[in-house]
Amino acid sequence: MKALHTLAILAAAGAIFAAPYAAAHAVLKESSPAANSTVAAPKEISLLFNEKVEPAFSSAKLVDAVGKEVATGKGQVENDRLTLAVPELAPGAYSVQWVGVGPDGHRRKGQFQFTVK
Ligand SMILES: [Cu+2]
Repeated sequence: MKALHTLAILAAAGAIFAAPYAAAHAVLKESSPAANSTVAAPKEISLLFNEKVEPAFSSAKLVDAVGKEVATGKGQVENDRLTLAVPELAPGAYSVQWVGVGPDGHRRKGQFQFTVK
């Protein structure tokens, strides 16, 4: 039964180490405008990640309803927040495409939509 006991301990250790590993990747926690929201034209887009992201490698871009990239300022990163200054946005649907690179160098990307009324 010694072998089985060792296996059980290894399985438990694996579960403990797997959890922080999965959490160690940059994911979007919240945003302004919020995903799938309809808002008055925002002055900026703000993305809050679950961890600090690397300014040199993390970015966001804004794309309009026909897939054309909107000319924005360069995304400013401060710790876990990325802020993108945007020009006056016409009513319509927009998509934010982001790339977040955590302290461990892992790159994650995603996107969400919002609508300007
Ligand atoms: Cu990672």
